[in-house]
Amino acid sequence: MKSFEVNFDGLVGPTHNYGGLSFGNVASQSNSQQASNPKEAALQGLEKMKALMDMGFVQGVLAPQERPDVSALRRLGFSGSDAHVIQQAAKEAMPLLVASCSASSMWVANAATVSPSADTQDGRVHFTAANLNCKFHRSIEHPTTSRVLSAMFADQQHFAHHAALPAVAQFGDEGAANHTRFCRDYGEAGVEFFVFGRSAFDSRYPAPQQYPARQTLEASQAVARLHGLSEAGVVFAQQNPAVIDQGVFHNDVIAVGNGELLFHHQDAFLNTDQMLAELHAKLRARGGNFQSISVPRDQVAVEDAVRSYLFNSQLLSRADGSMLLIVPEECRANPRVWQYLQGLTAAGGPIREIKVFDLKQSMQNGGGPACLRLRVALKETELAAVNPGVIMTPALYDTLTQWVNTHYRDALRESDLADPQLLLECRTALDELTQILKLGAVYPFQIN
Ligand code: SUG
Repeated sequence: MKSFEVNFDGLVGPTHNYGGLSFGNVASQSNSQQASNPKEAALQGLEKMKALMDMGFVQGVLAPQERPDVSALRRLGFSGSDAHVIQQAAKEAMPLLVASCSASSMWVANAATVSPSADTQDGRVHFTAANLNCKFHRSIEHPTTSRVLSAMFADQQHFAHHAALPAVAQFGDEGAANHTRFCRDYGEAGVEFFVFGRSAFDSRYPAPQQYPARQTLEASQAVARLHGLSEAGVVFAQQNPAVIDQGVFHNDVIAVGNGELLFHHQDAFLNTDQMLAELHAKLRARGGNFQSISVPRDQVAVEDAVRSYLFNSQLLSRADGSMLLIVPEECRANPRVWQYLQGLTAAGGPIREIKVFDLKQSMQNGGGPACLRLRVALKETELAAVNPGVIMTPALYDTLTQWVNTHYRDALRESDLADPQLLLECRTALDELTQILKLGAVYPFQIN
């Protein structure tokens, strides 16, 4: 049976702004308080989705969230009408209003961890929404994420959904950004690779000193258990704490995998040789031939990787078996990274082509091409069971472009977030969006 890897890209929400909310994420911290352009951000994302569709890949869309999150502000003690809640928060606790306005759900690599049916005990595709417990503005995403994913993958014969893990730092879970899957073919059993930043219960694992390690070993293990993965199909590895301290807040900022290939920085992991050997042996037992490309630090320093987002790229398999790497413009702007990429495609290895995209609006908050997509490997029958409203088509692209042009502002500053009108604009836009994507009622304002 035919199988596919479908990229579901997060549509950027109408409140996209630079709140400086993510300690440990260099871009988010350094662009804090800049004016954003939500319209441009959403259009840049749609361009990437269209380009992949035009290249023949199956492309999907994941809806943004209702912001400001008034119910989160109510839980923090603000009361009265929605407008009053927003204005009081603006007056008394601006950082909380900014957090409740974040459009961070666009980075859907953090929405959930997904295990394809070939890997799971019950033969269904499993989803666990990520608790994103490390940052308040992201911890409020998972209830709506779960509703949206359930509306997209509703057929219980094929899809199983798990609630986010307990909302404590010990089970900090950042979803697919710390998860990669290796396989010979998307429809065959593969090896799921979970990368964690620290252990919550075992002090033998070192931890970063400066910046938080968002993903714990215990969270990764819980997700693997929930999904019914077998030991033969799982590898756990620790991220190098030293690179977390240099701004690598998710593993997808320093490594990306696809098919039988892991493309990673030399300094990405701890115990790299042992880890690569385990991946090799486990994929071999599944009939696959694991390969890795390690980018040496003397060609691309960790700092260059963090600035350019070289590894936050999409590694895609083309029909002829070769691979394509989708990178952000920032890679072309960095002479060392660009030179490395020229050499990589000329070397005759698996990666043959580089395509560059302008995703600056998202990049300035630390979100590159790979952050903006959630990969779901599906067999033909499973793809047929996905809500067709969320699969990109030329007509849907046109409709969404027009929808963005109608509803989105082209400038947003912190002071604009206090305007209750923004909430109404967001709700009007999302109400229309649920009809466009045929999602039903998924937002708090639609169900409460
Ligand atoms: O969680 N930035 C996101 C970026 C997520 C990138 N995702 C992956 N690497 N998969 C984060 O740090 C910044 C929001 C702000 O500062 O306004 C933010 O949340």
